[in-house]
Amino acid sequence: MLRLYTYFRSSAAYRVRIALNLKGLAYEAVPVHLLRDGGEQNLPAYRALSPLGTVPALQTGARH
Ligand SMILES: N[C@@H](CCC(=O)N[C@@H](CS)C(=O)NCC(=O)O)C(=O)O
Repeated sequence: MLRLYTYFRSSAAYRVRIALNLKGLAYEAVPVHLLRDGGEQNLPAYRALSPLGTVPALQTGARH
């Protein structure tokens, strides 16, 4: 299943949520809090999958 790393107040993230919903694509939403503890987007685990440290990030499972 698609996995969307998202933040509820992010306009960039909600545009992707709108597109996924219009396409009827199921996805798991994983919250990334941009303010808590200096921003969860700066945690090494998140930077490993999104080096720029921004949301959204869409994981498709097709990693090569
Ligand atoms: N052009 C990028 C913009 C992403 C972006 O700037 N996201 C903001 C939230 S709307 C963000 O993650 N900010 C966190 C930060 O800069 O630390 C995209 O559409 O993916």
